[in-house]
Amino acid sequence: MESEEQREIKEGALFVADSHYPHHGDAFLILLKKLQSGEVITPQLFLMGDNFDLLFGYNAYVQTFSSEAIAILQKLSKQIELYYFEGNHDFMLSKIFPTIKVYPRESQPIMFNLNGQRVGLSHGDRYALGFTYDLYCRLLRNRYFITILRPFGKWLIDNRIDKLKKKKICQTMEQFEYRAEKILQSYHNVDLVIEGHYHQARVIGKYISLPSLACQKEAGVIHNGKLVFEPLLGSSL
Ligand SMILES: [Mn+2]
Repeated sequence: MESEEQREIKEGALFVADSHYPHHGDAFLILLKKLQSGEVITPQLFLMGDNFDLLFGYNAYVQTFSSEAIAILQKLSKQIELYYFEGNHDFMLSKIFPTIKVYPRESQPIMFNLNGQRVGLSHGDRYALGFTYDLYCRLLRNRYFITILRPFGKWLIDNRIDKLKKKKICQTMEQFEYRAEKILQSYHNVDLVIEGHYHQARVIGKYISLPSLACQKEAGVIHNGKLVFEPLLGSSL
């Protein structure tokens, strides 16, 4: 088993969250292509969840919408260190990405080191959200439940995609400081927390809410041992 000491965030590591591909722009696919061509270089790629707007294992149909991005990720994972923190839109991914280190929702947060600092990483939908949401998530990630739904699969997925396309995902949350404070209470003994999910692109004390690649068109990059937000795609968008 990998130990925490071995899990080190490296200089130049990239943190990409909430691209919501393909329904909210192509930024994720463009970035993956730049990583593949070497135009963007990183020793370590942290995919922090919801980079796919809808993707899960044990269903071939849902994968047809993102097949190009899936294929590039499968190749990239053999060249660079790649971690996938499952989100609420993309889960049961280890079947699709056998060579990526996938962290499902129930095993998050995962602790990493960054220059001696203890950093808690998670997609961010686990805390401060309530019991019904939790139950819904667990049901949706149950292999048998997905199998039972299979005869209705295409209809359900098309229906869900119609709704997801119309969803407004880029909003500034009022009083986000309070939520950040509440989330931090769920983490113990950490120097820093890095999460996606809320699309806020803010640093509040120990709490970092990553930018959404779909909204701010930015990602987190480790520069001189610190996480900064950076646009990676230049004028290509
Ligand atoms: Mn999310």
